Amino acid sequence: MRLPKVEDIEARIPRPEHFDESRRGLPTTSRVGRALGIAFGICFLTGMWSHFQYTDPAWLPIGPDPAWLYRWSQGLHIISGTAAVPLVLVKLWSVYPHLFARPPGKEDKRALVLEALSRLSIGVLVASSLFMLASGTLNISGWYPWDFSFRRTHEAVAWIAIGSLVLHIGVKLPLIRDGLDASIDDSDNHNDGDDDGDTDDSAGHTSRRALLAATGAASGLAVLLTAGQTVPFLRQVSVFGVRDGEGPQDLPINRTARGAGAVAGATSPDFTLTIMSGEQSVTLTLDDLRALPQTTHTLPIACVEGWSRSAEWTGVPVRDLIAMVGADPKSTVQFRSTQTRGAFGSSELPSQFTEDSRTLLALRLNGEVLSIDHGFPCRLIAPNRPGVLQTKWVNKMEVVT
Ligand SMILES: Nc1nc2c(c(=O)[nH]1)N[C@H]1C(S)=C(S)[C@@H](COP(=O)(O)O)O[C@H]1N2
Ligand SMILES: [Mo]
Repeated sequence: MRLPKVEDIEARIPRPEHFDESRRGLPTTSRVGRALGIAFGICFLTGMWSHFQYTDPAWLPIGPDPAWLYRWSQGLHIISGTAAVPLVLVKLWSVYPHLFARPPGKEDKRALVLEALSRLSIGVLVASSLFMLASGTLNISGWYPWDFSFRRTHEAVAWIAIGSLVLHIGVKLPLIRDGLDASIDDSDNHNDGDDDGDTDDSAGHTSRRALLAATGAASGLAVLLTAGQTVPFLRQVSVFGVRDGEGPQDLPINRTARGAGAVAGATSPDFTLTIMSGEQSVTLTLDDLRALPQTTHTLPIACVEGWSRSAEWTGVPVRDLIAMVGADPKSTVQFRSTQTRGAFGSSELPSQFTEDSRTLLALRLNGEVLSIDHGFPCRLIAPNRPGVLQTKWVNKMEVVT
């Protein structure tokens, strides 16, 4: 048996010019790339914004106004990320023949090194982009099949993705310009040599137009199927919006009381709410809470996973409650819950939210007593906060500063 020689194997590996370029080519790649760049840009900025809203950095005091801000920024984040999925797939398809380009000859060391660096950077860009879209999509669907912290990893890899994207755009700028300047009707391909002129020209531009239209449609459809979890009139069509299902009281449920191990504590006849500030503390029963002056506000719940919904909340302003232990309205307050399992059982409310009279310890939702899954007997609701910090089943409030 004769072993195949290196040259035989090499001869069997396709070359870029062996691929049909009638729908690919620079005009396609640059146009899809531009759309993808815009989607990634929006996704990155809104993602960082979400991160800041969550971590509340001292240098960027984010306040309760406008109440709908997080709802919009996070809605945009999920929408731009979803739109990017078909765009990434088409972009990769349009350039993958370049994978088969042969490296420059060994003699030219400089060219070899440059080629290696360029491939490495594109590898990092592709890997990090796919990681962002895949982890984000799994997160929206409420599935966390990993051990690492989603938020920290999604943020760290976002920096890698955006960094390598900026580098990529910088390196390719002349090509991108050419591609965008070139008419979509141009059949100017890398493999002009083996095309036979005119007939391919027309085939080239019709199929490129069709490809771009299909890509746009796929992206639009993906958005439509997801956006309904935030945009009410799209709710009917949003089959991807897993959390758009009607929860009790016309509001989706993120985690049920049973899932959080909060049922026993929340439904106990001995339930009390303890409010503490330094040495001072008061303990209120549910009847005590109900007897306090109540106010009603319409505020959205906006989950980081993309759904949001406006609702009417009735309860006691948090600032009134901490006044009972002599605390200033401008205080940071720690909320704890009867939850016994899993994350997000507590949260810290920065002072600018505490002092806002719309920030409530809510007892009622859309005119009814809170259902157990929405946080009975009482939950935190504040304007312009990520949903994950709107703690349910609250039984302790502690003024920390
Ligand atoms: N104690 C507790 N509160 C919680 C959670 C939780 O897991 N435990 N989930 C949060 C998340 S992620 C969201 S989006 C909102 C959703 O509120 P809802 O389930 O009443 O719609 O509750 C928040 N409050
Ligand atoms: Mo959430």
